[in-house]
Amino acid sequence: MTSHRTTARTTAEWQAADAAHFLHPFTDFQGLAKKGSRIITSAQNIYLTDSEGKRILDAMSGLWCVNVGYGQQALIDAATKQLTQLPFYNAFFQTATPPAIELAELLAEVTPPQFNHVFFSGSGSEGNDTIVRMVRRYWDLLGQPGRQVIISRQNAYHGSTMAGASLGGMSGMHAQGGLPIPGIVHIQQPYWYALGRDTSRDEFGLVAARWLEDKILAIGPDKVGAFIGEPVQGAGGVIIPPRTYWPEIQRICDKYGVLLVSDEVICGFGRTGNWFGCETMGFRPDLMTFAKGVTSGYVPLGGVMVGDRVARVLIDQGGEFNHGYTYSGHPVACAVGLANVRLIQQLGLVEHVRDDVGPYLAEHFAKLADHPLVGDAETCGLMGAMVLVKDKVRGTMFPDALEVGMVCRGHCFANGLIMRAVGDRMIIAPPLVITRAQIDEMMVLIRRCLDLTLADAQRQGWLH
Ligand code: PXG
Repeated sequence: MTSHRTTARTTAEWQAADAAHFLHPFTDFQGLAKKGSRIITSAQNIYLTDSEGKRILDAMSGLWCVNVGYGQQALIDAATKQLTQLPFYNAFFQTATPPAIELAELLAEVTPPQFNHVFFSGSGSEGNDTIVRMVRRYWDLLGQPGRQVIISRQNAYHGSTMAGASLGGMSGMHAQGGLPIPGIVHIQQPYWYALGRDTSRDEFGLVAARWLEDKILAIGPDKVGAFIGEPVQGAGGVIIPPRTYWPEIQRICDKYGVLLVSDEVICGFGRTGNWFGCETMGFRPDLMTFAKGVTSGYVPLGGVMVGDRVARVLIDQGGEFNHGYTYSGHPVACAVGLANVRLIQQLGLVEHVRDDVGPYLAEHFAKLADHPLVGDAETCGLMGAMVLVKDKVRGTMFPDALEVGMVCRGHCFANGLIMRAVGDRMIIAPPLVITRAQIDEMMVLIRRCLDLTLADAQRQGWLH
């Protein structure tokens, strides 16, 4: 990259200092050091600006989190005011701060009716650590300490702490660090295109849900504490389950008394066209993890919504719960959360996704399936995914080694679009404030990048 001074240092200077000192998450350190990071210096609405002054349409909302878009003054003001008045106080020793109390109250209002209590954390990973502790504590208190096992799914993402990565079903993560921790097992994911194309989507949804019942019976229902899943798998590649899946999961959890946990870190706060993904998918969780969209990523905050079934036991029979984080209920994070949730309400963003831009994106995104490289393209609210295939008639995938998704992502990066690749699935999750005109602009960029990828594939002879 050429050096061009638009910030305090040149791009090359930033890249050199970055390579010398900053170990990035989920990154091949040496590979990145050779190539150099792209330095993002500012953002407004749905557009980022890099240190070369280039504008980029952020179709990933930062990292699935900037739901209200960049530059919202209400959030900036809330943080500034709270930093001035009380930047920190803890909630450990019989104390509380007004923003934490008010956000707890507001979350009880916008979440489904069974949720009236919240336990705050600093991130989604910590939220899922809390889930593991809480599920096991719940069953202990009920005199069933044998119910230790939590069932999750392959290719799920639940964070990167020891418990989060264990709950997740990413084999690459399990391979580093002796994971999963004991008592966490996985079933196959409800990925129709890869696993179920010989049946209808609806039939496959039931088949996939019954893998949970098989697993519960294999382990013994008296040993299973909970099932956890993302309503739509995000980091795993925006895997949208058939509509029959979650109601059947609910039936199975009810039948065996297993707690149902919805990880709403990505799906929460309007992403799927309802406040929470469980509402879109039609199930009633006992616990919900949240993070990201609660503050639109402006400051870190996460937590667990605790349904009445669990809360009553923890509160009425629990005594002290030996668990918590320094930043549980951080006043600045909660003040920003409060401003953010109120802004989502004031702007009507959930309805905007459900009734306007969600259906508009669905219509235009589905048309990508006409492209010679695209095997399947679908959306749920403002999450979308397409799969790049070698032969769309037979549905033949490219060999993994070609990394076609990364080739496409490279074109996006060079053409002013952030679209993520998960294997050969290209995924988007733009800010909820996106307009129809901006969706049109995004679709033009997506098509251009698909055409450039197709030209590469033809040139390299990958299609035959
Ligand atoms: N649950 C879900 C469903 C997530 O998507 C977490 C938990 C963990 O949250 P924290 O705040 O601890 O990161 C996440 C995070 C990706 C990507 O590559 C996705 C996430 C994080 C990093 C990368 O899509 N999701």
